[in-house]
Amino acid sequence: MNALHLTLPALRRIPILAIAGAILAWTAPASADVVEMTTVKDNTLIEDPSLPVSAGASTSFYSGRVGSNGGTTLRRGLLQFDVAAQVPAGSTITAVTLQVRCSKVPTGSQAQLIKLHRMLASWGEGSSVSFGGGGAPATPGSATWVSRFHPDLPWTTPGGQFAAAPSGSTSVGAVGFYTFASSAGMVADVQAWLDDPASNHGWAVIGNEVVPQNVRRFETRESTSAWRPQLVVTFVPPSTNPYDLNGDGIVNGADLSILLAQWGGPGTADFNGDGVVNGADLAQLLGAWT
Ligand SMILES: [Ca+2]
Ligand SMILES: [Ca+2]
Ligand SMILES: [Ca+2]
Repeated sequence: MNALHLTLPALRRIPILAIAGAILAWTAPASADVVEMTTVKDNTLIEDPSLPVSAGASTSFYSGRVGSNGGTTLRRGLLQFDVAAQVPAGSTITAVTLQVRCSKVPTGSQAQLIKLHRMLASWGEGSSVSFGGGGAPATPGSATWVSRFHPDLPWTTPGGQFAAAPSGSTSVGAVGFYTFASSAGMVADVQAWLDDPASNHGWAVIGNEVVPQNVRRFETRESTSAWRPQLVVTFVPPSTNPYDLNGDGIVNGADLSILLAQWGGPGTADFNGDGVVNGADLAQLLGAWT
């Protein structure tokens, strides 16, 4: 640890044994909190060459390429969660899982990998109700294959703008519940949505877009409550401990390093407010060690 180099004269006054003892007392991070939420918007982008259709108020969304009865066209689900309304600002996201219920599978379709891609532009839910996968005429503000908000605001790319790399995935076979296990990409997305809510446009849910007749139907927020998409976010809330200088929820060597870097001058580690970071402040930090 660089902070323990003792070549600087000022640092010779640090009680070395106290620091060593405190480091040995290193403990696990603060316990995390968990919140669950369903979507605030969900919809399906429905590829239809003839007219703008949507399904924002339907009880289901679709992912994948439909069979010949539907013209072998594409369906892409859209899900958005209001993370910032549920998780305190400044929190550190540590895990994210998403549960969905698959409610219909084409006969003979093998399990398909369903992937989450972070959406890069906002989109609308509208009020179109469709009882199948073909959609219904788009109402004003609906997301369609060509528009983020029907009829006036098109996607730059028909079919929606989303990150090329998936953030998470899961294999979906028969009807039932499926969970996208926490991944670094899903955690990063949700952290970004918390830190900058204006960037939160949710995920596209992308199925098999190559082989027809492998589409999956999932339930939306308009479905019965137990079947709605459910996002589970585990997070460490922001620290209210003044000695937790880096705000990670624990007082440990990382905070000690910050204090030592401020040694002899003013700084955030001047806990007693006397204008200088020195042994008195160090003693307080060590006393608050977690
Ligand atoms: Ca919806
Ligand atoms: Ca800390
Ligand atoms: Ca001080």
